[in-house]
Amino acid sequence: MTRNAATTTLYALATCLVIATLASLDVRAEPDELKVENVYVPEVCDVKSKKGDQLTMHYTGTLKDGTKFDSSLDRDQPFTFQLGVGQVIQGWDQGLLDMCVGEKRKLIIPPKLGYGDNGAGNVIPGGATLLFDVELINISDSPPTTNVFKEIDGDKDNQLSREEVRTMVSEYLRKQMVEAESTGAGDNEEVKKMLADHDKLVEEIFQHEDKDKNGFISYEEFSGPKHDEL
Ligand SMILES: [Ca+2]
Ligand SMILES: [Ca+2]
Repeated sequence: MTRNAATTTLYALATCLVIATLASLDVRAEPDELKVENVYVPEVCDVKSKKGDQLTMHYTGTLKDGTKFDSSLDRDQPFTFQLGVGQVIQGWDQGLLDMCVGEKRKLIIPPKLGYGDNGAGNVIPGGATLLFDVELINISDSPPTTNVFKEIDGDKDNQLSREEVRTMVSEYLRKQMVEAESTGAGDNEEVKKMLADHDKLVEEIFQHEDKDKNGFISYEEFSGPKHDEL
């Protein structure tokens, strides 16, 4: 983690916004069908994923020629998102329904349900068919908070005080520590240090966000995600 980890927290969900934007691109690719292949279905499969669920997945994405463009396995960190609300490409929103924990699928996603004619970044060319090997790790009811501003603004006065930001930073760091312990990642010394030092992080956030230096971060000043819907 860097010194700016707490500021980064504020932007953590910005990635979701970018993905949503990519997913909503106007696409005029050839019509084509989404293909879903069952690779593995556990014997016990009572709870199945549905729209609005928060899913935690491992995935590996490749192009038709076998080029791997992204994999959560390489990062050793599963990906969590809300299903069916446009946070991810349509191929995922459609192809990951009715799935149970432990189930593995292969998705073959046509460009119109992926990144369309424009592609994404310099890793996915325009008009690309995407292959995803996915494994569902967890289903949870609670959707991720998309309005970070509202979340931090405890007293709902539409501005963030130092106290409110400090609470957010502490909670986030504590969560990081619990997570590091539960995954046995071990290296939570840095997080502990940051927890002890979190006043400094709060100041860094205010330096960056409190543009008129009045001691509060207003809704307009706040640069993290603050939309109610994605
Ligand atoms: Ca407030
Ligand atoms: Ca301000």
